Amino acid sequence: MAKTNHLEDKISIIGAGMVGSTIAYALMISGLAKQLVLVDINRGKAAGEAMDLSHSASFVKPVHIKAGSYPDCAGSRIVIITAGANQKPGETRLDLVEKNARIIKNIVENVRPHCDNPIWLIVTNPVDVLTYLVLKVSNSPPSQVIGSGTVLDSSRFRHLLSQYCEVDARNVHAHVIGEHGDSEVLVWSTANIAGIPVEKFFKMVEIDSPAEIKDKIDRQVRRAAYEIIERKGATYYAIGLAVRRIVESILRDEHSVLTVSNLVGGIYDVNDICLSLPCVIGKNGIIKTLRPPLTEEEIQQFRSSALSLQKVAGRVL
Ligand code: 6V0
Repeated sequence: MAKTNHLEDKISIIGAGMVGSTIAYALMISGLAKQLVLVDINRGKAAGEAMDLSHSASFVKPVHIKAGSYPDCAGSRIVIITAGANQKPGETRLDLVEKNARIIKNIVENVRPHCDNPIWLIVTNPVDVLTYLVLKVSNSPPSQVIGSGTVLDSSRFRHLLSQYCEVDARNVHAHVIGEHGDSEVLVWSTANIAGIPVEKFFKMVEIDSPAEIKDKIDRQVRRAAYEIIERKGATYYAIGLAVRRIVESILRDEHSVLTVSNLVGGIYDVNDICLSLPCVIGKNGIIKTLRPPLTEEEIQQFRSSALSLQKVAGRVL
């Protein structure tokens, strides 16, 4: 198959573990990328994944997939970072910070000489702190340093609401903001189904204990990763599609609103830390960060989420 020179469609994925290879799989099926480069410290693993993915050639749109090293990232529009340790049962995302900060810093230093002005898309946990770290060490503008943030958590929130309300998740509009982790904030005050506020919708479908359902959903969203990791060791399918969705909005300049992690400056008095808010995403990365109308309680939760991230960021910067 002929290689393409369309560098706009070239994506490098650093870290070809469960998450990195699942993202590659999702991108391959989507037909969004024309070139995918997989880089991993375990070169054999990256090579094996690239071979396995490439053998889909007769079932997908043409895409050149290779395992490589840092010089092979040259010309990438997007560099996705998934390398590093994942949570073991009982571990929080923030527990990973020291070891993954070292790895991520080293990766950015290795990619930079070969890759001119890419959009960085960070997935490795703790994703908010590491997004902030990449911002500091890459010298890239904040609009081009994006963490997958709570895109996954918002999808979990929408899925659970769709189950309780028996409505297609695509008609549920609900956001999780703040940390991708224990202090995240489910924004109930603006959650709606087809424009109908969720509380009203609960009444319409005769849910008689809304407070109990809200508590249950909150717990299930917040605990989702722990529950999955306890059962199967890692989470990768939904994050694979969450990242594909972010990439889609970039490559197609869709201006989609997604709750990615990005540098926040002055929203609800939160400054100089990366965390998630609804953002408009296009071909150059973040176009605009939206300030959702939050209740006083949600504002306090958002601020305390930012504070806990700032404390952890201070340990690695
Ligand atoms: P994994 O399957 O262990 O893969 C990690 C890969 O990174 C391995 O193949 C390693 O060889 C590789 N690696 C380690 N160090 C380096 C290095 N210096 N350079 C290049 N490659 C290296 O882990 P998995 O894929 O399950 O998870 C990866 C990361 O994603 C973890 O930090 C998870 O916590 C995180 N996740 C983030 C999510 C999110 O929503 N942001 C969701 C799920 C997982």
